[in-house]
Amino acid sequence: MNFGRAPCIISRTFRLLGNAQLVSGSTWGRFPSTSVIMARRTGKIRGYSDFCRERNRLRVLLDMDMVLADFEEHFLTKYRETYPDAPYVKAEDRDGFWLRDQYEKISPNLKDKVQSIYEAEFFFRDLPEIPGAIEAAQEINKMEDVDVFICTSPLVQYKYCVKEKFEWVEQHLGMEWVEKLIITRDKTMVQGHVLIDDKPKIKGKVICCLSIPSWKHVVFTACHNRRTNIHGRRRLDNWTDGSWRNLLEDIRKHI
Ligand code: T3P
Ligand code: MG
Repeated sequence: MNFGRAPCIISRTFRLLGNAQLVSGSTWGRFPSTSVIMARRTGKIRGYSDFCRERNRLRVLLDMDMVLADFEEHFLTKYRETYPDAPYVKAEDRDGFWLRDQYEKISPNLKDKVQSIYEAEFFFRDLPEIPGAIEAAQEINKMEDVDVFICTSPLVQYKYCVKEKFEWVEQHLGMEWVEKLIITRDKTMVQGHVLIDDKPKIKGKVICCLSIPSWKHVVFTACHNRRTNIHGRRRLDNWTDGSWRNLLEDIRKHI
């Protein structure tokens, strides 16, 4: 017996059980979930072919900061305006996800300055768009058999951030997208086939507990992760060269 495969088999089993038991709204378990059974009763899903089509829908989760909204560029602009005499890190020298960690290495007293920028009112509301992101998101939303959601984490200092994330989405994508906004500190709990996110390591309860998240993580390239080892995961470098279309079609083949 090949015991080397055991952890993989165990985690797949947990994943399937998780789909079937926990996510009653999902239609991609190994057997119809409660919502599918209810939909059949109410006539929303009529037969086996409708059920199969529902199961083959691709669910795309888009991270917000550094995938749709340019957190880093806005941070640097505001930081340099507010603290013109303080040292700063150019985009090409950024390394590592957390801004405050890199600034703290330059001087411990920069940490508070850094936090004061993104914790300020209107910081999240005024983020510029990542080039091509809004157009791509709208196109994904119109694709056949695709559901798209925005999956973003709030700052622990959530006072302005949460409200302003809603405002940003309404302003840049429209009211319809406010319904698609999932704000959570733990993205591993969210169901999807793919999560496009710039954070190289996404941690959460599901990854810790002998299980794996439902989604594949595609790392969106940002200034802070260009040099980061992403351990064989796929990257998406931008929204402008159209390569995201092939990426999604590829992922669809494996659902
Ligand atoms: P998102 O999950 O949309 O990428 O931490 C809260 C949000 O702010 C989260 O948004 C990530 C983003 N963020 C950075 O990108 N870099 C940082 O240094 C900090 C503090 C937050
Ligand atoms: Mg992000």
